[in-house]
Amino acid sequence: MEYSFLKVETQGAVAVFTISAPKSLNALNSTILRELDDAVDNLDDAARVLIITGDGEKSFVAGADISEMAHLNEQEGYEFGKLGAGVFRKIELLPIPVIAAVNGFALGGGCELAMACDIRIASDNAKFGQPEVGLGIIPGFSGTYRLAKLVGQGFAKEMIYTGRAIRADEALRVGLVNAVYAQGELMGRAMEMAQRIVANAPIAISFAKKCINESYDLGADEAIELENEKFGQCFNTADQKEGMDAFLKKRKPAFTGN
Ligand code: CO8
Repeated sequence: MEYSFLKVETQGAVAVFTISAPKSLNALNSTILRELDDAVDNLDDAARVLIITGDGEKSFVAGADISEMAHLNEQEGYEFGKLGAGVFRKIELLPIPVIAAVNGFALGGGCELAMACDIRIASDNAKFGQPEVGLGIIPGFSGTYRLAKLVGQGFAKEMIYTGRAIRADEALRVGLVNAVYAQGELMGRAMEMAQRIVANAPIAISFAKKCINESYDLGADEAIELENEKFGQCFNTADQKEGMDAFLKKRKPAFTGN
């Protein structure tokens, strides 16, 4: 599929998706959402980390496209919400880590896209917010679910009810992002983090991601049992043998993802 609004590049084992709709500050219309969906489905098998960012120095994603949403009826609104939520859930469930490199506005659907990623890092000019109630709608790409998970219900409710956007330093303070960098450094730092992940055992990382994701919605006993199961399964992998052999022989491991 040819993409009009999405650039897909692979640098070694790191795939980079750049959302590019400069006229609307990378707002998500249904074409972009379908392109993202297709790109996730067709992600290079060699990719061990995915970085998602926005084009330019002003905006990651300024929300869902308001001009497209303005005339939707109830059924169409439901379907548009479901389309975005479905793509974001696919991103969340990818077996590899996904880093959001938030290079500016992450509003509405932009904040929701960043929250579907495993890790968020931001440029110092980034702004996060859920301004939907000011447009007469609610966060519709799973923002009510994920924001409360990430920052707690109290702060999520304040952000969603007031629509107030927060700056990168406040996002850092409340745990919405892991780190803040100067704009010019952001992609380099994202790539550096990706390379550190790539150096580790891919199956172990995918198991850790599954345990962390699923344990949120499980009781303690089930979450601990899931971890026990995945921990045991690590011992079926060549990479566990390689990692421990390398440690014992004081050499660097060479993981193959097997
Ligand atoms: N949708 C469509 N166009 C947009 C959007 C958007 N979300 N954001 C910006 N644009 C367009 C502007 O209309 C403008 O176009 P034009 O040049 O043709 O007038 C262009 O981008 C540049 O924007 P501004 O001139 O406004 O730039 P500023 O630097 O002055 O302001 C802001 C930047 C603060 C980001 C401002 O553009 C803004 O407030 N944008 C809207 C932010 C917003 O409300 N986002 C949330 C949208 S709702 C949403 O995301 C819901 C998700 C769930 C959907 C569920 C569906 C059922």
